[in-house]
Amino acid sequence: MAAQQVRARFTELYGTEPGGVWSAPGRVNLIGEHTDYNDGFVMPFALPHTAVAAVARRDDGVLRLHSEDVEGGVAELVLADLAPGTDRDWTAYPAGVVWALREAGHAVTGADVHLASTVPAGAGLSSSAALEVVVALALNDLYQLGLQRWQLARLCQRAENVYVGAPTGIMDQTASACCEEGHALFLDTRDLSQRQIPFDLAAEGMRLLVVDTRVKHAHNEGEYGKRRSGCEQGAALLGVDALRDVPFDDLDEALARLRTEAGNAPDAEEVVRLVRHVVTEDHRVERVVSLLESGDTRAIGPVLTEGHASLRDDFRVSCPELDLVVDTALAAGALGARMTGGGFGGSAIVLAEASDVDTIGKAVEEAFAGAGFTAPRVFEAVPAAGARRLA
Ligand code: GAF
Repeated sequence: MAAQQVRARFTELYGTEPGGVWSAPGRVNLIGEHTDYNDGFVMPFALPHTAVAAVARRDDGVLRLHSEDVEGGVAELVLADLAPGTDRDWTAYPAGVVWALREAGHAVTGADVHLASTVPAGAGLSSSAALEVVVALALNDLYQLGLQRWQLARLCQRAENVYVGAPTGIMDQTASACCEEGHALFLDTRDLSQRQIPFDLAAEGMRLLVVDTRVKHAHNEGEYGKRRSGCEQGAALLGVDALRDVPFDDLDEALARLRTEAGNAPDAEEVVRLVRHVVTEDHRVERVVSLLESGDTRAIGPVLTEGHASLRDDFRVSCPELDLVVDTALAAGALGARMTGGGFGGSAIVLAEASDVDTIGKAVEEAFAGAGFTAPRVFEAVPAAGARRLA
């Protein structure tokens, strides 16, 4: 939504001018799934879909929130009452950011916020991270907090983990805060060091499709947390800080050791599968980075597809709709395809020759109709800008 419209709506709602208008994007992840809470590597890029916020300071300890996308009026919260677990609707994301900033010692004394987002909700495209980051960036500017992008991402992750109660990693908030137009972000989630990798598929005659299966996912519903604690169990059994520390070249030996350490525990094989996914996935990110940097872009296709098989068979976070997208796209000539984001629904990405995308899109739509699934939403994604001030 245009900055001008969001600003005008703010004035209509609150009767004053906002201090500015900011935007933060959703993301797709090219490769590196469920590695971020294992201190590993990820490679997201920003979507053109954004959350836009018009925001003004207040100095009376009140936070007023309004969203164009949700029924209902202005929510009014008292800063002193903000506490983890108390807000159960969309307001938990912006309120959580204010809570995290204050808890970290930043003197935020209130705000009026009006939000409008084009990031599809529940589609695995980081609509909640976009909401968090846009509010964090606005408050950073309005209160002149001087925080860097990675620090804002960390605070937003804290809002999501503690205030909202979803045990997610750092990828989505960093992607929204730090991505650059025309690039994918190669991020080391251990120290948040980053490299912007040029990713211009159109120049090479390719396209990337996003297929939103319309199967809604939610991270605080248990399965995500179970995978996370399974990974932590694996790291503890192997005596490392995080699975990132298991070298790919030693994987077979590590898995053998894990089987011995885990002994007859009923979930021993489950932990072995989780560890295998994370270690091979980190390696896939490094392979994709080196292929892109050496100009061999088409060769990343099979690596993406390998990643999907690993998420489906080892990590077990796919679902029939995501598998159908991948199988159909590959059968219709895609170079590679995989689920993206946390899984259990959400979206898949498809890498294809430009001349094949229409055929592939139609094939996926027909396959969904044939299987009796809700029609998917298919769109092309080009790496867009990260969070910024619009006005
Ligand atoms: C979700 C989480 F929010 C991320 O932190 C990440 O773990 C992802 O799932 C899986 O790679 O988007």
